[in-house]
Amino acid sequence: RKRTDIATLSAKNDSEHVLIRARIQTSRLQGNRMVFLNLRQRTDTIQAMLAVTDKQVSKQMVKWAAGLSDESIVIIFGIVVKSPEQIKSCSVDDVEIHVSELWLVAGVEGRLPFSLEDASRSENAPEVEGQFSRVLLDTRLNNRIIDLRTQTNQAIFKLQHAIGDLFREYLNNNGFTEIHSPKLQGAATESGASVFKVGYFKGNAFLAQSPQLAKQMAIAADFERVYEIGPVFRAEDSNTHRHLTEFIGLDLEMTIEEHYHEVKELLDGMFKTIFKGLKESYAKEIAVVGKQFEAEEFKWREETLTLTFKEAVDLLVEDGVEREVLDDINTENEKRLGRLVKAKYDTDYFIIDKFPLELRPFYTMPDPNDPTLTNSYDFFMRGEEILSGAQRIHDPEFLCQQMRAKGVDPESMKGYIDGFRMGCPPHGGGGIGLERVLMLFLKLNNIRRASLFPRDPKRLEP
Ligand code: ATP
Ligand code: AMO
Repeated sequence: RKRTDIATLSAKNDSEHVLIRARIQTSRLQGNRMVFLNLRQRTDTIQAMLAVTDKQVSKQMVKWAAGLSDESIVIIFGIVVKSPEQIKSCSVDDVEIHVSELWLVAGVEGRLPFSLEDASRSENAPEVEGQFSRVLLDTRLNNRIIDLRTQTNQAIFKLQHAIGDLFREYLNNNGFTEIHSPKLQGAATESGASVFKVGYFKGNAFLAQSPQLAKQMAIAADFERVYEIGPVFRAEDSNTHRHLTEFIGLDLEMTIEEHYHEVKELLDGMFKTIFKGLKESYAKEIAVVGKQFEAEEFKWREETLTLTFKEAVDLLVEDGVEREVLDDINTENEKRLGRLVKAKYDTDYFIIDKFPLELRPFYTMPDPNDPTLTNSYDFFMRGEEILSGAQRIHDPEFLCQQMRAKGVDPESMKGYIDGFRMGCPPHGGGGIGLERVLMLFLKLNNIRRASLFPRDPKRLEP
C-alpha cells in the first residue's frame, strides 16, 4: 500500500483509506476508550483518533498507543473523516484520521530534553511560570537533533539551501565555473585571521582560512570566473553573536575588463537576485520563521545605496560619534550606521566602498587616485558585514612590496607570487559568510541558529 503525505489531505479525501508514516508530536488519552494523536511529517500535522468504537480497536490498543513516547515514529492505517470543527492545533485542520491499525516503527528512549511545542514558541512570548519554560540556545544546541525538528528550523535550513542554490544559479548563468580548493594548506591563506594547525603525518598542516589564494590562482590559470561554496576555518576566540570557528564561505573571483566596479556590480546584482528569489519562492518558509523570530521585512532598493568609507564615517560623526574612534568601524558603530542608513534611505542592504589601505589585507589594490585608499568594498545587511571584497594586486613586484609593508614575508608565499610572475589578468572578487546572510535576512540574532551544527570556541559537539 502506498504511503500518503499528510499535507495532501483535505475534505475532498473524505472516506478514503490511507496509510501514513509520521511522528507522534503529542498524544492525549480521553477516558480509557479513546486516544488523540497529533501526528507530524516535517512541518505538517494532522489529528488521528483511536477509539474502541472501531471494531478493530481494543481497550489494550488504546492504552498502548497512549503510552507511546512523543516523537516516536508510527505507521497508521485508517480512514479520512471530515472534522466537525476546525482543528486548531494542526496544519491540516479540516479532516482527521480514524485509525484502525497502528505499528511502532521507531521508539524514543528516555525523556525528551524539551517538547517541540516549547521549542517552537515565539522568542517574544512572555514566560508564564508553570505553563512553559523557554528553551535556551545552549540547550537547543546540546540537543540539536530534536531542536532541528521544529517547524522554524525546518524552514531556516530550507532557506539556507535556497541561498546556496540561488548563489550557484546566478553565477552559473553568468559564465562562472565552480571550483573546489584544498582545505589542508602548508601555510596561512588569509592575512589577519588566525589559523588552526593540525597534525599532518610527521609535520603540520593548516586549515584554510579562506579560498583567497586558490581562487586568485585559478584566475592566473585562465579560469576567468570562478566560485566556491565551502568551509572556512578561523581560529579566533571570538565569542560573539556573529563569529563561528567554521563557517560556509560563498566565494567568487573574476577577471576585470576595465574597472573594479564590474565586480561590485555583479555582486550587487547577485544579492538582489538572491533576496528576490527568497521573497518570491520561499514566502511560506519566511513566514514560518517570522512566527518565532519576529522581524521587520528585509528591505532593499532597486538602486543600491553605496557610501564611501569616508561618507559612512561622516554619517556617524554627524550622529555624535567621535571621529577619533572611527579609524575602523567596530561592530557597535557598524550597527549604528545600519540604523542611520535605514532611517535616511529606507534600506537594510547597502555597500561601503573605498576602505583605507591600512584596514585591508596585503592583496588589496590601492586606489590609483589616492594611495591611502583601496578599490575595496564591504556589503552590509541590517547594519552588519556580510561580504568583504576588492580588486587584487596582479603585479608580482608590487604585491611583494605591499606584503613587506604589511609584515608578510614574500618568501613564505612563493608559490602564490609565482602565479603572478607567469602573468595574471586584472581581477577582483569577494567572500560572503552564508550563515551571516541567513541570520540577518531572518533576523535570528545569533549566527549559531543559522548553522546546522555550529562550531565556536566553546563548542565542538554535536
Ligand atoms: P567581521 O567579518 O565581523 O569583521 P573579521 O574576521 O573581519 O570579522 P574583525 O574585523 O577582527 O573580524 O572583527 C570585527 C568585529 O567583531 C570587531 O570590531 C569586534 O567588535 C568584533 N569582535 C571580534 N572578535 C571579538 C571578540 N573576541 N569579542 C568581542 N567582539 C569581537
Ligand atoms: P573576510 O575575512 O572579511 O574576507 O570574510 C568574508 C566574509 O565571511 C564572513 N565571516 C564569518 N562568518 C562567520 N564567522 C566568522 N568567524 C567569520 N569571519 C568572516 C563574513 C565576511 O564578510 N578573502 C576575503 C574575501 C575576499 O576578499 O574575497 C575574506 O575572507 O560574512
